[in-house]
Amino acid sequence: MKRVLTIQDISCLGKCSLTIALPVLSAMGVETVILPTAVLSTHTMFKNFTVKDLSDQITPIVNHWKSEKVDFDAIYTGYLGTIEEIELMKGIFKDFKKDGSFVFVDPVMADNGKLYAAFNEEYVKKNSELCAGADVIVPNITEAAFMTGTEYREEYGEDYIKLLLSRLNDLGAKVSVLTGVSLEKGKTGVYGYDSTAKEYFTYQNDRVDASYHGTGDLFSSTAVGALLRGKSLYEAFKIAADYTALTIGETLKNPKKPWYGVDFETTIPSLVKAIQ
Ligand code: PXL
Repeated sequence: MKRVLTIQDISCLGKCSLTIALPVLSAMGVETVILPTAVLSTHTMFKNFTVKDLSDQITPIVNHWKSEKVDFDAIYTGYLGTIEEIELMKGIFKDFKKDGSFVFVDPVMADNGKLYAAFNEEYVKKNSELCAGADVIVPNITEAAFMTGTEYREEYGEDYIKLLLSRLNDLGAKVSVLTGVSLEKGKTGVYGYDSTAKEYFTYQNDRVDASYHGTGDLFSSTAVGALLRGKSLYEAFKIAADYTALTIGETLKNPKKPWYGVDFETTIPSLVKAIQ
C-alpha cells in the first residue's frame, strides 16, 4: 500500500482540508499520514471561527518521524495559512522526497479573481516558490494569474490558458494543472501541461451550476489518490473531475440544502469503484 503525507489545517466542522483528504485517501486504499497546520472551529466561511496555529508543532513532529525513518510515496499540501508554514514545507520536501515519490501542491489562496481575506502579495510569492519545488501543482486560474503576474480574465480562450501554463512551467513545477477551466459554455474541467513529456492534456465535463466550499480539496485529494493507485495523469484528473462533479450534483439533491460543504460521504462508493 502506498503512503501519503498530507499537510493542511483541520477545520473541525465544515468538510474541507484534512476532514476531506483523510477519508477520501483512505477510501482509495492509500495510507494517509496527516500533519495538521492549524485547528479551526470551522472553515473560514463561517463567522466567528476560532483558530489555533500549530506551526510550532511541525518541526518536533517531523523530527520524530525522521528518527523513526518514515518515508512517503507522496507529499500533498493544501491550505497552509502562514508564510512561516510555507517555509517549513520546503524543508519537509527536502527531507522526505525519495526516488519515485512525488510532491503535489494545491496553492490554496484565491478564487474568482481575488485573494482570500487572510492572504497578501508576500503569501503569493511564497506559494509560487513552493510550487517551484513541486512535481504536480493544481492552481485555479486566479491562483495561476497571481503567481505568474498575469492579468486575471473571466473570459478567455485556449491561448490564455496556454500562456498561464507556460508561465507556471517557467516557475519550475514539472506538471501544472489548471482547474476550473471552461472552454465551452456549460462545461468545466482541467487543462494541464506535463513538462517531461512536453504534452498538454485536458478534460472537460458538464458544469454543475453551484459552488461549494471544499470541492477543491475533494478534487485534489482524489487526484493524489488516483496517482498513487497508479493511474496516468490524464486518468487521475478525469477521475477527480468526474468525482467532484458527481458529488456536487448529489449534494444539490439533498433537501436540507447544506451550504457549508458537499455530501461526499454519499458518493464514496462510486469513487471506490472508479479506482479499481
Ligand atoms: O478549502 C480550502 C480551505 C481549507 N481550510 C480552510 C479554509 C479553506 C478555504 O477557504 O478556509 C480553513
